[in-house]
Amino acid sequence: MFKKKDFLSLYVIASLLFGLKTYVMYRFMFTMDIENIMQEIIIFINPFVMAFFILALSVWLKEKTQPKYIRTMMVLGSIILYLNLVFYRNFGDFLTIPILFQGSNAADLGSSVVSLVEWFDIFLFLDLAIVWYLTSKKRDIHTVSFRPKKRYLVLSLSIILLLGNYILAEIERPQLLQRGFDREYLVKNIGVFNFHLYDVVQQSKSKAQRVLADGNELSEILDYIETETTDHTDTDMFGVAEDKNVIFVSLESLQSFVINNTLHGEEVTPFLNDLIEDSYYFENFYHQTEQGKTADSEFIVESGLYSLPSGAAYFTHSENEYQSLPEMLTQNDYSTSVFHANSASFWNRNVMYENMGIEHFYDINAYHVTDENSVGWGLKDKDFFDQSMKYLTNLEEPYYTRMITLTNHYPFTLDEEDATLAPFDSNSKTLNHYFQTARYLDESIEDFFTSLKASGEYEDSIIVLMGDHYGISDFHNRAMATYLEKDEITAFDHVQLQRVPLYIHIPGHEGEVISDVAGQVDIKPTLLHLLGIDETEELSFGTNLFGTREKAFTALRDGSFITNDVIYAKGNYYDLETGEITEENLEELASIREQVQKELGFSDQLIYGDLLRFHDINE
Ligand code: GP9
Ligand code: MN
Repeated sequence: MFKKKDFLSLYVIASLLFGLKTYVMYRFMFTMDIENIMQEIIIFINPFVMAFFILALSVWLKEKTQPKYIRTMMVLGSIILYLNLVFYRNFGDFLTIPILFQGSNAADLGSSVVSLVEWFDIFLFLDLAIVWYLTSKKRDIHTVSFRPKKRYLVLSLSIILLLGNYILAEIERPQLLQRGFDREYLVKNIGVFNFHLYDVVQQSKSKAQRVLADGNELSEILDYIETETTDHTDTDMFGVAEDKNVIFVSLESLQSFVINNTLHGEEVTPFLNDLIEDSYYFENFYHQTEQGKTADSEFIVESGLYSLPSGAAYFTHSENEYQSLPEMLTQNDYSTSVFHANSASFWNRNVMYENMGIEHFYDINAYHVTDENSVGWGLKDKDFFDQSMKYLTNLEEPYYTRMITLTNHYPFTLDEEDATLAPFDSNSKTLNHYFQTARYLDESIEDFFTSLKASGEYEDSIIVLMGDHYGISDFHNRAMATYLEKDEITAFDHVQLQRVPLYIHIPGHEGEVISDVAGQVDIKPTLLHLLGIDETEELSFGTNLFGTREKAFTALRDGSFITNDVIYAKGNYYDLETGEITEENLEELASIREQVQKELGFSDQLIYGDLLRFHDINE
């Protein structure tokens, strides 16, 4: 019933071309881990199946409109793929609907985007050029006019292929769509386009959740918080920083692997290394951010809730009711502020800060920014701290303020005169330069401490330094393995690389290196405890870090978790000491894994349902 010429029809040729392009991108440009032959097969089939499904719909159209339809779909598809690729090169992650609606960020991303585009990307549009050529010269040869029966046959074929793809995916990853935690799994198994469809459905569901929530869900969650995450022990750290100012410094993209480490025989972060001596330093402290990056880290610290599995709560849930740290501090006579030399709307901060109880935001307009004193994303950190001092010394005391640094941000550019460390030498320009900007950040913190001491601000304050999230994504694993002198970066290493520094520096205190596992959710109760404000009243998934640390785990947003003995990642438990997969205590570990899922789920429920609006926070 099909003739030979049918197979040379435009929609078939276009499907093959677009499918091939997509496959090449999946396999060779997105650096997705292919773990087994089944994944290899799926990732090969999916691009063609998907292209055929969409483009074969053209047989239902008039011959004249077929080329138009096919070209339009191919252009749309190419744009979607390419945007994902550019995003992936930066974040090692795929786009989601909320991220796309963060339109205002796109403009600010400008300088980064240019460095994410490669000259050879032009070949990614070759399929379009060919189809354009075919449809311009030999239009009538390539379009088809099928009878209804044949059209149904083509449609059935494309649906069967698609179902086949889903079945293989389901065999490969049972419950893939229900779990959905890891975007890479989804893309590997169902492709970028189905992933976006999935994302749209998820997002609409979460919008519906707020409308449907009625507060009955709340009591179970509050009970959980009371029994599982609240530590009621009194410690002698309670109130040690009562009425002190809190200067919280967010260290852009700073990961723990550079702390106490060297490059070319030189310390990368000499000041921060020394600062460990007289600070409480948490060496197993993890960031828990997702797509919202800096904004997620702010969200976690302020709300004590987890970041969302996709999108940034700063955008998607900026109108919610939260029990925020700044608000609690305001009730205890603190003034609250943030210093950050970027436009106020970035990450929707201007909106969210107001909701979170930040009284003053010293944004880019508070700074004198010139070509000379800026690099990469904007004002250099040294100038940032320098210019901030005049405001800081005039804040109403006691104050809680957050200073957000910027220079150690992807793509880690630095003016030559600011580089005091030679770059690393590897196949990753990103990692090579990271050490230089990390060193610069270290120096800027040193200068800031000097200014704090000179101005007298130091004595009356506690200074908290925290890395906001990772700076080096998995995309640079090969170079990272070279630096760490490992054969490869395993799932175990990946989790360990999510450690970021946390310093709590209290003038007059000797401090201590604390090895217990901890995460960003723990900051809110911990700070309240130090300030002498009863943290057991606080509603969060974190626990006072100076308490008994009975809570068994720190959860990462993707469902991985770390205990004091094991790391759970990508379906395996790894012994923390050896890094080897372990089969011991599986039952106990499985119950922790369930608790992690439950806890993350509760946090999501609170946010999606805006459940705290049903709770009198001041009760
Ligand atoms: C932007 C700065 C960096 O204002 O905080 O944001 P990031 O890209 O790290 O989320
Ligand atoms: Mn950041």
